[in-house]
Amino acid sequence: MNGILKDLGFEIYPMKVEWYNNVVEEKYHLPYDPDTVAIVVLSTPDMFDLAFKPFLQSGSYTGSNDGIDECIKYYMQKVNQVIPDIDIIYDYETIGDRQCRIIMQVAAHISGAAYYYQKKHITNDPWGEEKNIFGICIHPRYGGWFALRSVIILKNLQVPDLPYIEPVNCVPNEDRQIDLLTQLNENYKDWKFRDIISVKKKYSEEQKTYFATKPSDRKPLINKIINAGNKA
Ligand code: B12
Repeated sequence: MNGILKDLGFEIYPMKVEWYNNVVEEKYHLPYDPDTVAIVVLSTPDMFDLAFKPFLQSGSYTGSNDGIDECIKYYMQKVNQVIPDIDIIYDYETIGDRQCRIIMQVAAHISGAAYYYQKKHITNDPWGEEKNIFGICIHPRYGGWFALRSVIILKNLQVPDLPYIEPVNCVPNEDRQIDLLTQLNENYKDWKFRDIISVKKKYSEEQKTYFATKPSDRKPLINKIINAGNKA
């Protein structure tokens, strides 16, 4: 699996279903044997050039507004061709009344991929009990410049003694954690929360423009990438 995904700008991290189910409310439980291995897939800043552009230029893109979602599905299906016995849950999937099928940030934390900073772990709460504050995962090498894409459940692989790897607490200072959560919740559109630590790589200007553009307005950007591929 790593052979397929690594050179495309993805990273993968294993976890046990039990670790995830132990921390989330029952309604979010994954219905598998507790020792079942699941793989968290995230995209790094390189995914745009290494996976997304080749996908658009391959002719497999159907023209929908969700080019990135289509691209992720395209590569996950390639994994599925090599490993048939899997269930794939995507970050955008919902069940029932808009409840997400998987809480990707919890999976990221539990698998050791990226530390999940949450209001409930701040001891000196500056926002007050009533205020809802969304949490954020920070990756030790990419800060906030990454996205959580899917969890692949290896239905028939049970590993009772899979080693638990703690995520790196890359924002250990509580005042900085408060700054991070405040930035995210009050000014997320300026993307400053992504730079809470210094990073190895960020999104390129082209990638920033793509993500900052409304999905329904992305066609010209997509056509430019496809045309650049035709000329190459
Ligand atoms: C719904 C959603 C939104 C909603 C609501 C936000 C929210 N966080 O609920 C809206 C539309 C507002 C939104 C906006 C954005 N979102 Co959003 N969103 C989601 C989505 C689809 C589901 C989140 C969710 O419903 N969680 C359910 C709640 C109940 O989970 P929870 O609060 O964590 O509670 C659980 C934990 O506390 C756990 N728990 C309890 N105790 C413990 C102890 C430990 C140690 C642990 C680990 C866990 C744990 O139990 C609880 C459940 O029982 C996720 C993708 C996904 N499938 O996860 C993306 C996601 C969270 N969003 C993301 C992003 C980037 C954004 C935006 C910045 C996008 C943008 N436009 O730029 C904005 C930021 C807005 C803001 N101010 O925060 C990223 C975050 C990446 C990261 N680095 O963390 C995600 C993961 C998408 C992705 N593909 O990467 N989003």
